[in-house]
Amino acid sequence: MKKYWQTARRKLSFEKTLVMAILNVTPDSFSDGGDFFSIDDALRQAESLVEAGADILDIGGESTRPASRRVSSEEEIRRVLPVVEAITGRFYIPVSIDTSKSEVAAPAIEAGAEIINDVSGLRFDEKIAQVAAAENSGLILMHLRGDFETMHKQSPVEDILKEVSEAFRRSIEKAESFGVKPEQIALDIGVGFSKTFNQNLELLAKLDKLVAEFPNFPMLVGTSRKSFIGKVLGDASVDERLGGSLASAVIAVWNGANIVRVHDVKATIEALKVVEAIKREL
Ligand code: 7PJ
Repeated sequence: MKKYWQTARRKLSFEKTLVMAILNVTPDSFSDGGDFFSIDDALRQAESLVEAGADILDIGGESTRPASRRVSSEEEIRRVLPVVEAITGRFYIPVSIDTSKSEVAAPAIEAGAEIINDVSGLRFDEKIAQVAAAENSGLILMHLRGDFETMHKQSPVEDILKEVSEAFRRSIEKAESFGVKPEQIALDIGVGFSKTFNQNLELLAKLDKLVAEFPNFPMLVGTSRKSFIGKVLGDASVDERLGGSLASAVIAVWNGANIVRVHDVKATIEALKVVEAIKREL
């Protein structure tokens, strides 16, 4: 069976890996520190990501980095809605809304977003599934443990592959119980969320096993500039992580990822073109 991904506005196919570009509208996001807070800045950033070849823009109004503060739904809506409206009005690129709150997801889809990126896999607010079902939007179900405050302080589980696999099954079941169709769902291992350093590496090394277990769902992986890369490189700062980010995206795609979530679109696309050229000879 050929995979495709249903969003609120179209069907996306996976002849090639899709590159989801990160566009943050949080003043405290760790790697682009509030640079893209105004509408003009967001539009400029969107334009350069589109020109670089992004397939999807992921817009988030709440940082999930360790020690970041929660923002209210009202604040998240205030940050994100005008940006979603402006970008979907100007560009035809699919936009995903990075939120775990149904009160944010619903107006964002109304404003033109077509995918909900729920880092909690429906654990923080299951009404996200109602919105996805009603709007026929894409729905990313990411794995994490704990809640917003505790997700970066979870005591490690023994078998991370088993944990992620079981959590995927629970999230998929919950989504489908609200009427979300399988073709709307994408899965995400949640690199950097409630995993040990070694478990982040292990999940990437063995991603092919999870891909084989869930053959009908596109697999998304986001490693871009994350701290496990900094650690491998001997405490490299966020802007010294491009080579490491590319290496991890290459491994993810080699092991079956269909979508990568990245900051550095042009470099990622170049790396993945080479990966795909090699992969075709398998
Ligand atoms: C992810 C995300 C990820 C998905 C963040 C960061 C932290 N959404 N949102 N997957 N990470 N689906 O970008 O470093 O890995 S926020």
